[in-house]
Amino acid sequence: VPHEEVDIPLYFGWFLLAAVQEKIRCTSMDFLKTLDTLDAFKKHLIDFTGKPDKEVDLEQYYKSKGSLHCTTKFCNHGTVEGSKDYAQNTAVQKAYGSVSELSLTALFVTPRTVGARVSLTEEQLPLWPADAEKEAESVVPAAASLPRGSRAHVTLGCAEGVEPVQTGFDLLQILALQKDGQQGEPLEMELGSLMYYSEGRWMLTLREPMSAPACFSSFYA
Ligand code: ACK
Repeated sequence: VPHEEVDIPLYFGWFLLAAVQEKIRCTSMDFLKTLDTLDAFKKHLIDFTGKPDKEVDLEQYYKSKGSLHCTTKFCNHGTVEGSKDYAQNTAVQKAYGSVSELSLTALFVTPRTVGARVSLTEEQLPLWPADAEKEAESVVPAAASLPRGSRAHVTLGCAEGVEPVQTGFDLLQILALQKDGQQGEPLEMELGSLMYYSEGRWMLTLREPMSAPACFSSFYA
């Protein structure tokens, strides 16, 4: 393997500090527990089960993998287009190892994934690859017309057999539907307002965004 390929990580991103990971996992479990009991959710259970009147335990439905992070650039050790440029980018090199606050502004679930939306600040946006949304176009056709940073998320869990890359696609899909308008009435909950976006897609926009200190770094392995 040429040296330059060894140097590039699997991905770059913000890695949530340990103490806040625990808090976010708890909040998301509470949300799943509550969602599971709502009549509005029960009405659309078939989106999850494929069969009418079948129960689902959302707390067991998703498996969480590894530590919580917000991927900026997936590089796959240099095989992904633009990886080397990203790794050598001045903003990336300057920010590497620094801690900043991620703002988690919504929680969302689909039959595939559960995640938190990350709303990037002006200071964080330069670390976001310009083509991250466009890259998702083959999966979510409307993705390229969404603002830069729309795909930013923390994966909280995936259903059996689903890869974490799906979480960002699910988020983009919900944001595209949100942009289209024509939704029903949100359900006001303690944590925020909950909206249904058809086909098992739900988003809870938090009344109070959660602030999560995170270290900008990379993951090798
Ligand atoms: O939850 P995530 O953002 O989705 O974090 C993991 C991380 O990289 C390690 O697998 C994300 N990931 C995987 N493949 C891709 C891809 N093709 N594009 C963007 N992100 C990806 C995955």
